[in-house]
Amino acid sequence: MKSDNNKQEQLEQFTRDDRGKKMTTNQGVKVHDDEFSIKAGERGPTLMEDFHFREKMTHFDHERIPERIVHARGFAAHGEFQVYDSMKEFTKADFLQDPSKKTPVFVRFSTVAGSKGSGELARDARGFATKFYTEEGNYDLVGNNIPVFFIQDAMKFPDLIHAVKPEPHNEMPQAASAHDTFWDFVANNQESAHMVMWTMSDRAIPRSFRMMEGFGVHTFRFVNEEGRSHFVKFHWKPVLGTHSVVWDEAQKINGKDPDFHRRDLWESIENGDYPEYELGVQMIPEEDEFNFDYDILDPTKLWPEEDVPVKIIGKMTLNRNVDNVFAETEQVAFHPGHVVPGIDFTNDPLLQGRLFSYTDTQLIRLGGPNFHEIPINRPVCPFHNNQRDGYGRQTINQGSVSYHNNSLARNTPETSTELEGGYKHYEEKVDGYKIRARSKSFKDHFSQATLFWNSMSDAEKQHMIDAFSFELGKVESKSVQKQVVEMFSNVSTELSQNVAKAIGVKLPELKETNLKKSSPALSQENTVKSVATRKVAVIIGEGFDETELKEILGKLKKQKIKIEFISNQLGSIKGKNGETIEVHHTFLTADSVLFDAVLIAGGNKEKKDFYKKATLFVHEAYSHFKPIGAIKIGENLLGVDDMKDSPGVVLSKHSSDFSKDLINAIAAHRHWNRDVV
Ligand code: HDD
Repeated sequence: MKSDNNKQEQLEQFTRDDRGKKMTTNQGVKVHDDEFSIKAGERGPTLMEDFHFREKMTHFDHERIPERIVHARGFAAHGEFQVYDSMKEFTKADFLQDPSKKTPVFVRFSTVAGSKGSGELARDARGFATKFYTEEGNYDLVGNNIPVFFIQDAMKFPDLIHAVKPEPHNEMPQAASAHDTFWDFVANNQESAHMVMWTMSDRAIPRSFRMMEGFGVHTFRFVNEEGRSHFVKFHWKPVLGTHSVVWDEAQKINGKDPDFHRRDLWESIENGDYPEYELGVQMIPEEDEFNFDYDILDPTKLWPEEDVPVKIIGKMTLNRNVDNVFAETEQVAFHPGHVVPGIDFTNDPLLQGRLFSYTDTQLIRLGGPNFHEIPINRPVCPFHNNQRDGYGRQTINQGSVSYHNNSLARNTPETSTELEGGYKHYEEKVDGYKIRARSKSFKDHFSQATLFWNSMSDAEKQHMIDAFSFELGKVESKSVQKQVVEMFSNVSTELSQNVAKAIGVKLPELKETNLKKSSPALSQENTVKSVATRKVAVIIGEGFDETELKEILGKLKKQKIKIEFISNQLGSIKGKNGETIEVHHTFLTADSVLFDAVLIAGGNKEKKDFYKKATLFVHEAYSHFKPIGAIKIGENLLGVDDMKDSPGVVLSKHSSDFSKDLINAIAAHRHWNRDVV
């Protein structure tokens, strides 16, 4: 089938299906036997001349490449991006001009600290890196799901990462910031305060890659045809809203299904439930650079959406899973310096340092300077220059000339004027002393951390107090614990006092912060509420009520809610009128933490064992504030009476429109005002 996606077409040239083919060596020689090496006698030593053995073994011995120093654990998908209306007024970037144009994209999501095999529900920022294969070259938006960063200058990045990674003397803990060196770094690098507030919030344990925001973090520039510039911050807004799990659940998911996020992404795409994100931009005209009470180039600051509105300009849809994780997801090389005409950098010192680091890291990770020729990294437009040779070079450049200027090739490949699409850097006037220092305008570390705290709902605040208490509770050094509590007393007295109590350190002095401002856009309570693709576990036993269940399930499915049946054993379960349902999981193979909601269908012929396991399942979902529905025979699984009267628990016998009430309860995501121990 011919595709209308030129990146996919390009990749197809390199894609191979080995099924049904004859086996050959890499030299193309047909293989006679792939099970035994050649030996001198049946019980004798292996012979060096066995080229088939040597080739197979050598290739195997070299299969691994270094994992990414950060963002090692990631998962990716293909898709496309379309702008809603031309952005000509602000930028000349070609892929942002024509609403009918689809630009292929490749997006890799990741955790930051954990190694390649670590669990996906770590408390951590998530990477959200997008490669746009535009007709003017590749544009990479290499962002996170948190809009600010821990540090302000790239010089400190190795220190930050050394502090958060497992401690070098014993390689512990894996994929976790809950240890001494990380919190020691925080206390001694106080610009981290704002981002730490985010990583201690629910944002750091997303429900799904499909339900998290993305941010370019830095301030970039848009430049239009006339050369006029706007400062710009990029946002991805998930169409399904921004949702999280709770910490106890996250830790359990890591054991029950360490692949929870990638499985969710993979299955959604396989099912045709394509994840969608709208692209938003906040823009500040160049002349307004100094009109804010923070420095707009400081990467530890966001621009509150209420002050600088997010203009939604287009949509990205992820619609194809990769064919091969190593070839695509592992070998993709992102770089914040991959820009196209119309998008440019600012002097944010964190961004400036990133511009060096990303090529540098690919040289060791992908083994040399030709990583742009790896299929997933190739632009879809032609590329020509005088760069030659190096490990793994694939292009066969013809001719004798590989220098500029030349006359022998009529000075080609030739450069392009700006009008012809040549990338011309924005001509910004810069005047100053060479100096190693932090700008004075970067010195307020706490105001926006307080803004974040003020913007949280009561439940979100409690989660943050618990998260700080968990993390600092794992810290062994009393001194580090005290320093951190003291530091966060600059952010919120309520936060620091509660944490101090929980971890048993002296209460910090009361500090009155006058900052009352909040930004409602920062709270996940105010996000889109959608039930589409939510996973409901239906607990079902022998003798369930077919008539009632069928009607409810029909209505849930209409809302694109996913249903999975769980019982004591696999196979068919019979209803009271003899109809059967195939069970997807047993109480052994599934767990409530892997679902968004529970519907108890029950069964009147089940015995004690079923009820014991089912009750445990339901109670755990309840303790994670999940919506629970019970149809008549299932009700006895709810046990204690106050559970039946709790928010988010819907009983068919009390409800005139049970399905509607259940759907509303699922849309609310979690029901925090429950009395849960
Ligand atoms: Fe970075 C990878 C995002 C600061 C150095 N970074 C990496 C990835 C993401 C980010 C999403 C994974 C890309 C992929 O999936 O392959 N990084 C960020 C954000 C930052 C940030 C949003 C702050 C705003 N990073 C940052 C700094 C430096 C680096 C300050 C160093 C100066 N980052 C790297 C790296 C990585 C990387 C070491 C590891 C693998 C790679 O680049 O390709 O070069």
